[in-house]
Amino acid sequence: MPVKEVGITVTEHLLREQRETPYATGAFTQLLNELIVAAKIIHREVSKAGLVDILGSTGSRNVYGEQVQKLDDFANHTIIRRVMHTGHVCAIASEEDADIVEVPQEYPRGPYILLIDPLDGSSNIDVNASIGTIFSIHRRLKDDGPVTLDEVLRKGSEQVAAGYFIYGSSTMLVYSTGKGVNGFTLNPGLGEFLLSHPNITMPERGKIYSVNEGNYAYWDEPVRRYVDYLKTPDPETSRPYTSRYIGTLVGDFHRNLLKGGIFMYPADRKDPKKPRGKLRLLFEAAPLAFIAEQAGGTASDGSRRILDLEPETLHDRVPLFIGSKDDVVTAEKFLSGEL
Ligand code: P6P
Repeated sequence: MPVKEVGITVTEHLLREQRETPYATGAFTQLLNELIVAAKIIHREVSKAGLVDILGSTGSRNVYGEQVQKLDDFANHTIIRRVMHTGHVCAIASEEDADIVEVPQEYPRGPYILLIDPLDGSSNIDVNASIGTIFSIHRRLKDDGPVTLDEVLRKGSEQVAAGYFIYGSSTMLVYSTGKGVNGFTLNPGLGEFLLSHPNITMPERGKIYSVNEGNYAYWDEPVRRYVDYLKTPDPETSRPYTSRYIGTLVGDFHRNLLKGGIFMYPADRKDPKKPRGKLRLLFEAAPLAFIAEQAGGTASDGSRRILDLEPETLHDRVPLFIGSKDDVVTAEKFLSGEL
């Protein structure tokens, strides 16, 4: 793989990847470019959220019963509108919609199924903390006809691509098509995403842990013992780890991707309706697990590899332990009782 020149545009990078991919039709390149346009539009609104009446909630609630922020709605509709017309997508599944949004048969359709968390961490919008857009792309199983649920309820290992946009101190795109992970930073003056983090590799072990310790009383004993272990001084294993928690999965994951460490959202007994924790398998855990593994990290539900999990419903939730390989393996040893 030729050395990747920092500073090239994401379009140039996509075209290079396309040239290196046998039989690539350019469909993926065009689909990702539309996602990039959508992200630029969302970035524009996010960056002025405090100035216009786009803050606050719509008053409606999503399938999880969560208050839907106006920017959530805006991001969701922006992405769906952009990709609907590419001719490369046959269906979109969104964290914000109860059911699959199928591209009408009279539209040009293609082989890709797009799954999105349009605005992850939206509860942080009003306090100006990082938020993000997560995407996952599968190739459908059938050649044509209506999209069926079994074509969407796929294992994460079958993803053809996954990534996220993070709207933070800068706006970045991080994605993988299965050939490593690259990061692009939006140059607002140019309106272009430029390669800023080529071949991202997650450190084998970190010194940061990210978890909402407010849920400590609701965790199972092994989880508590693991977090207590991370907080117990031991110079040989760089403990105590530093605690960092933004409350936006994309923001917490992105920091640990670059610096190493572990992010956890364990199962907890806080809400009987969410015994498997809060995060969604298809829209959050699986795409970020794809990125983590491509960067040399790993992701599990505490015992099983996230990318091996078979979704049962569109909105399955799953416990998530994701980050540096050594850290996730240690967490799994606590959860299995080995440590
Ligand atoms: P808690 C945001 O609402 C989100 O889905 C993730 O982005 C984030 O990691 C998690 O929830 C935060 O949840 O319970 O710690 O506020």
